Amino acid sequence: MPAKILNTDELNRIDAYFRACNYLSVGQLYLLDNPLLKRPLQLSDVKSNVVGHWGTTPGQNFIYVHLNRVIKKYDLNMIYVSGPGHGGQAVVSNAYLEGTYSEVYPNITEDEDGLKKLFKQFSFPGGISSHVAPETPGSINEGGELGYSLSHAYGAVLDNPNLIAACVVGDGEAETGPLATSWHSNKFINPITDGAVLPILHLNGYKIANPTVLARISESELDAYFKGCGYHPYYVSGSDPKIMHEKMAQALDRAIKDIKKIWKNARNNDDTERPIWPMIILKSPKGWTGPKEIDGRVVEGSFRSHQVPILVNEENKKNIKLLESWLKSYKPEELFDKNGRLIPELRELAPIGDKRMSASKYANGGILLEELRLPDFKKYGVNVKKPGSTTAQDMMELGKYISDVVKLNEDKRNFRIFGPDEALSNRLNYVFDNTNRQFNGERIKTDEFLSSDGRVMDSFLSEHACEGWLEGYLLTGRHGFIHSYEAFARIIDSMVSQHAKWLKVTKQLPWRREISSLNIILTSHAWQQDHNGFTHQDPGFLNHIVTKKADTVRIYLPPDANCLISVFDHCIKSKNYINTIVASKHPRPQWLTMEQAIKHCSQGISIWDWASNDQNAEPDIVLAGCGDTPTLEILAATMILRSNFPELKIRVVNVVDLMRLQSSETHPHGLTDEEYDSIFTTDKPIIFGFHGYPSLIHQLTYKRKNQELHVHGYIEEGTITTPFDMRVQNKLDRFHLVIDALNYLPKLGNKGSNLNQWCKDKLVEHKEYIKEYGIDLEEIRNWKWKDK
Ligand SMILES: Cc1ncc(C[n+]2csc(CCOP(=O)(O)OP(=O)(O)O)c2C)c(N)n1
Ligand SMILES: [Mg+2]
Repeated sequence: MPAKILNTDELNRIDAYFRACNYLSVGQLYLLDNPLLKRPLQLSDVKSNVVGHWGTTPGQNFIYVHLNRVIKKYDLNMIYVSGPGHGGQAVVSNAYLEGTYSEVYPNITEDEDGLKKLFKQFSFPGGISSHVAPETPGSINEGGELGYSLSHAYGAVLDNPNLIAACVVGDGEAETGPLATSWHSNKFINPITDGAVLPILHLNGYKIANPTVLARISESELDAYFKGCGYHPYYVSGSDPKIMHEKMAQALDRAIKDIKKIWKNARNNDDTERPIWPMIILKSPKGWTGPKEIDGRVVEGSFRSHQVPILVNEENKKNIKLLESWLKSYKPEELFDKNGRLIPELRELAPIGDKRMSASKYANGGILLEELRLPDFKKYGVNVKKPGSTTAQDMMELGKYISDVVKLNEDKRNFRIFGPDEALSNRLNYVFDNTNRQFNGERIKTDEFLSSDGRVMDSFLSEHACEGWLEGYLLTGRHGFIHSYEAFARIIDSMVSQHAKWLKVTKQLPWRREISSLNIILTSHAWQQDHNGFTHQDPGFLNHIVTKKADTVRIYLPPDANCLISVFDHCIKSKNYINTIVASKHPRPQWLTMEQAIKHCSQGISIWDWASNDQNAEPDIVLAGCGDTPTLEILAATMILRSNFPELKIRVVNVVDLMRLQSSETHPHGLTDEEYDSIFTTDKPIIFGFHGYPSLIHQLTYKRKNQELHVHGYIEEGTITTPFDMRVQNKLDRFHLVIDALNYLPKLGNKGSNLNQWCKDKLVEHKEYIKEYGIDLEEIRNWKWKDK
């Protein structure tokens, strides 16, 4: 039996603090008034609609109190990540007891009146969410959608060598895909330059209405599982708080000593070998210390404690006594003075200043944010003498710029690149001139660019983990981006959605500082999947992201490399946005000089004068492109129309910033109606080539006057085929565009019929040719823009 860590006084005080947290947590759930139970509890003291979660809360209070002890004992920098954050009142209670809550929200004072307000606001209209949320001081993890705690925690400790992220993982949460994959994040941590994550599996046995898998496997299987994931589990198991406190203190002391030992060894001996990191498995009853049984049914230690264990309302008036005795079981009179303030002997248990997890600067990352040093992006411009005369790979060119961003910020260690095994596939090759992939699994000679230290986090095929790490990295005040195959960004739709919600709420909280934007590059996109087919074609991430708050989301579709570099430079500097950039990685004609690209991208949409022939005249038709492939085909279609009908006035428009199409009333980037009409006219036909699903363009423009809008885009046709055939199958190719344009040009009368026939013949010729040779027609492959 190891020597006791807690003497009786410490144990009693820790237990009292634990009771205070539990008291505040139950109070938040139920009470409108009478916060110190100074008079008998009445129905009118209780909220009419009690909504929230109890089950997870006491376990988290227990963990938090014990973390406070080790923070003080070892002078730690620690943050608390609550996986089962549906027990939001646990973190709020602790932030309140530490004093942070009243500092951030001065109306919630540390007295009886403040307690009353604290209780009332919880899960109440006009108040705060029942989950750990952006409003919760000390949080970087919204506790609503389960699964992201551990990857957030790992992202937070990257390049924060003195930070420990204590991460409570719900045993139900542990069953989600994103969480299950994130245990392996420990293979990417460098013990010298990164901090540590201390996972605490909250094995309370249940989720909403079912047992959890991890609670219903044998101890040996559980142990083997976590050892196989590279952890050393310490077990804390039981239900008697007095016994559990000593057990938890023992486990935490060992875990912290392990972390310190790992750090010391790594840092003194320059030893980056992957250590076995500690973790804690806390097996305690769900709804611990709550009602044992209600109406003959077991509540404590069962799934029935998940939400509101006792119904107290007109129909269940008698339960008021049960609630009162539950609250009194925590002995509030021993915990708070007569004014409602936590007694000083207990207050002493919490750390002070920004050592308090609720006041950690790491959890309000904007405080720590330092601007990146950025090279002059203009220097990375592709030389374009004439539109279309140069061929280049947009992502490859961007890689040169990013490689220098890496170099310039090497010392600061505040920029990282995240992606699921795709840095090379997505053509960020040049980045490896200046850095490596950070990977701390076994490395062998034949590996490429693997190192214990590197800015590229792409050695894990998990979109969830990469996105979670990036979010954790940004939320703690650093910079970066994720790049993904366009189709598989759908895997993180929901994570991005949650981050968008987080940003939306933080913008209303003056104390939450701005953080660097979440930048997402979608490449290897739908329009060219040489060795992949239909499965890799899905531009729907744009449809998803467009629904998010207008003040948060930005969508860019640069048509060439210079535009891509200009857009990226803009995005990487921005704050509090979600920027989605769709980029090409294949060799493509380059259209704009850097000077033109800057003008075009700054406006987000413009008339391409060099491709148009309607100067100082009303156009007969507008041909618009958005995305690299549609831009190419729109230009090719323009050339066909212009050479056949030189008298036709054609206006060529290009859209980089998709939100320019939306009304200025709904999106800050939206064009005013006057601006829109001056580009698109009020009545001339518009043939619009779009990268994504056509309906999205209709959705964005439905309020505009000119509804003569005919959009060609991705219509779920595809397979392994040639690049041009992808366009043909989806009717985005030049021939279909011309055929469509002829439909809407009545002024040509029957003059268009021959060209129409020629286009149809060309489509047959194309099909026959690719069937025979497996590549596109020579005239397609080597097509060049000519304006005469
Ligand atoms: C991704 C996701 N799926 C479903 C839910 C609904 N839900 C809320 S709490 C919960 C149970 C969570 O169990 P556990 O992680 O064990 O947390 P506990 O309350 O037991 O601490 C579920 C399924 C959710 N919030 N997120
Ligand atoms: Mg559980």
